[in-house]
Amino acid sequence: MEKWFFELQEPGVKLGIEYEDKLLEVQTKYQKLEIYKTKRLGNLMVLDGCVMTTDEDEFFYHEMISHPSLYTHPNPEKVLIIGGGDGGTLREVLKHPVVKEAHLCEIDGEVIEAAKKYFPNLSISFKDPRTSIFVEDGFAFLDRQKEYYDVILVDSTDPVGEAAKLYEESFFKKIYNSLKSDGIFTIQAENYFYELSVMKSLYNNVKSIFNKAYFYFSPVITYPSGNWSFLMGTKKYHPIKDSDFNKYQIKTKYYNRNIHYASFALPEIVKGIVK
Ligand code: SPD
Repeated sequence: MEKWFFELQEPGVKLGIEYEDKLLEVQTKYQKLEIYKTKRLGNLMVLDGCVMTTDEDEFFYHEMISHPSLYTHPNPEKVLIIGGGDGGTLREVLKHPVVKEAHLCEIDGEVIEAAKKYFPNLSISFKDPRTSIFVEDGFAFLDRQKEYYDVILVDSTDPVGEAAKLYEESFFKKIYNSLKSDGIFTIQAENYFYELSVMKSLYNNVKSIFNKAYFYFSPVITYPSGNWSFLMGTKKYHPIKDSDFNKYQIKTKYYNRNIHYASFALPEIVKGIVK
């Protein structure tokens, strides 16, 4: 008999993924965590009913949340990831030879443990000597790190429940204060097909703290609408004028110099929400 996982992505719209086995179902302190072995997409991680990642399409999201900031900053030695407990963003960050310290601050230690067991390809960098892992709330963590990081990446769940506070102005103020004077940050930013109003409010919140804010886009096959957005806030650098691809090359499946430039092109629908 066929077994299917369904995510209700929008009223009237579901994503279905056929699976062979449910490998884990647990209610952590923060969320319901499920892992499936799927027929086509490798292992699938679900938090509170929403697809977080699959073995097969994870590279789009993890490459694109990481590399645009790291190629825009001239020397990203110290990088913080808030969320990202599956390890995929950390793996991408550590492809950059200039990174000396990569800190991962994830509130839910059970996500980290599940990633170690069920997503070896994602969690491969937990053991890298440049990695430090902090299992705690990002808000409190940022309060202890003033002007320390070159790049901060916010790889969180959608802006509902516990994660909603990660999309508010007060959080971006903390991020700003934890970055050096030329720091860059990037946050996952939903999609413009179903969530334009969420993107607008996120943009306004970031723009009120950072001088400069830039949306960019990538396919993510299993996310609502299949087309995902990221928002980069910078104190100094411009993602097109200041990015430098001659400094070194890294191995990727999707991201490259031309994808970098193209990803910052704004669809007309998004132009309407940026200033
Ligand atoms: N709608 C899903 C949005 C999830 C964004 N974060 C995913 C975490 C993968 N590292």
